[in-house]
Amino acid sequence: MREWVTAYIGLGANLGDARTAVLDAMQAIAVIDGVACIRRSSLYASAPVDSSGPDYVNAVVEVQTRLTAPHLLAQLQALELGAGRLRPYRNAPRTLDLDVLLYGQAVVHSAALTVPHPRMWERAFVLVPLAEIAPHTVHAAALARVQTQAVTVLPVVV
Ligand code: PH2
Ligand code: MG
Ligand code: MG
Repeated sequence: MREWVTAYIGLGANLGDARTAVLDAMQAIAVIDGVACIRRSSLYASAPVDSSGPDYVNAVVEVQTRLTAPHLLAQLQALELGAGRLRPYRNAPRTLDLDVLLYGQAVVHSAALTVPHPRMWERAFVLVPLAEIAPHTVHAAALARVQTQAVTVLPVVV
């Protein structure tokens, strides 16, 4: 059997009920065969970065998985489709975006997938939730570089 790998997945949405889409996606990720959800960040609101439309809801989850990185991506893309994701143009507003940020120590450069995520180090909406659940993965200097980008923790609604 394949070994279990620690991976981090970025979640984002800014169309429709974005908060519900992100929360539902967290639950859906946790029940993918071969994926166990270990930690979830808070939900964060942030203005679109190189994108448009309403504010985004963003979060990061830590998983253990025995899926390969391409298989994990395929499962995440199926969830995006199920949430009504369209891709009319690059960085279009979206009902759900699920990105493989980190997959163990792997460095992947394929047509379908680049890991670590190529723009994660420029984005507070990724680094802040990632640092919340996995501070060892984000240097203070990286957080400092994105500190002008406002991200706000959303209150938990029970
Ligand atoms: N995702 C993008 C582009 N811009 N901006 C915010 N605030 N949050 C996102 O998730 C996001 C974005 C491309 O995936
Ligand atoms: Mg993305
Ligand atoms: Mg994406």
